[in-house]
Amino acid sequence: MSDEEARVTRRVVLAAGAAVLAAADGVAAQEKGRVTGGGPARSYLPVETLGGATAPFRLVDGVKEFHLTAEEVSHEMAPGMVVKCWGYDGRTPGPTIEAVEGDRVRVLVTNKLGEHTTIHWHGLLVPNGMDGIGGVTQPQIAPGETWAYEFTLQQHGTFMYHPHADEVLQMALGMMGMFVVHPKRPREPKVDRDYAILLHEWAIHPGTFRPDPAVMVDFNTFTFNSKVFPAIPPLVARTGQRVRVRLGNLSMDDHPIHLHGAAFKVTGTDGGPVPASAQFPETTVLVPVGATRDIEWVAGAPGDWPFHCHKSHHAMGAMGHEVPNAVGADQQKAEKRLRKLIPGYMAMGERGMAEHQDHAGHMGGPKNTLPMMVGKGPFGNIEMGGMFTLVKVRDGITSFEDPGWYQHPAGTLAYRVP
Ligand SMILES: [Cu+2]
Repeated sequence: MSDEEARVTRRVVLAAGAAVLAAADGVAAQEKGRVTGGGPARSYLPVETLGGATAPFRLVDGVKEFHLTAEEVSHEMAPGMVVKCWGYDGRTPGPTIEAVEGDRVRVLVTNKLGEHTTIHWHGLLVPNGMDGIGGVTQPQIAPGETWAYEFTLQQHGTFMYHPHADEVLQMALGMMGMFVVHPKRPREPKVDRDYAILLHEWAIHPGTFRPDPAVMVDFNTFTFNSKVFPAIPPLVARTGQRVRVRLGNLSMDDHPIHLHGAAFKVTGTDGGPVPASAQFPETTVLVPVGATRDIEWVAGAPGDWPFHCHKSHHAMGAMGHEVPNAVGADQQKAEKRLRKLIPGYMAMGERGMAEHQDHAGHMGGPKNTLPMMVGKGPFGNIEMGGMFTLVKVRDGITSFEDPGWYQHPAGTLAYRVP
């Protein structure tokens, strides 16, 4: 073989290799659903707003233009509970706005509410006049009006949007959304699954359907993306995949979000990325009010691993917070006497509250009010509700639909001792 022939052969082999790599890349890109817009520097893995949606945009003269409509929405928090909320584009939280650092964005906001509103871009560095503070940086957006916010994204990370007008009421009724800005150059290590969850809490008094904005402390409904367990979908990952969850909190309480089966690190906040030297392992992250936390971990052992708020009242449905404490009380006499007044009255709670889930099925509670404990697992009642879901880790999966319940290999299950 002459030098020239060898060079040609090498070039052909290299080209063939590149084609194979490119094809493999294509498959990987398809599998992960990477979106490419404007060259490799712009490729990113889209965020999945768990149980929610991503805002569409149009490219207008190089500007990414989004359109949010503020309006009242009939929102199903879980089957059997429909709540009159306020939100954007027919949902709460509003659709997640997703763009790339360096993008110029324009967000048109149309107000279809009965009162005025504005939108504030929480954590984003914008010109002061785009900050969306009614009375301070702009007049309120009156009902029927459309206003435009326009700015260039100078950071990357997880941010939020919410009204800065009649704030207490508008946020209590569900007006909020995530704003995710992907880095211009993908950060290492890259993640394989990227989820966004807005934490919220609501006061929806038993038998009613409108959140009460006057409540300051005693909330009874706790949600991930305005859904309660078991209506919250699971997070699904393949063993070995790197998972990111972007948590945001626009509620009135901090929420310590806990993961089973793995330890994670906080890699970013709404203030920016956390340097690797400042990250430390945790299994619970406190997400303060008015903040975002990005957490990342590598999916380890396969299984169905809970992911929930560790304030136990936040991982359950509405309970009567003012009922007398019956734990350990002998209610036999009281039950007999009460049955004369209320036939069929059943005293509960002497030995604990778990029996409530058993009775929830056949004893109808107040209309439009979910029981305190819900969810059936492969081994019985789950006895949870509220801010609770599962991280489902499976070996070798390529579909990230709910894979069903985990099948435990022999010898890996807790067992009853005879
Ligand atoms: Cu909580």
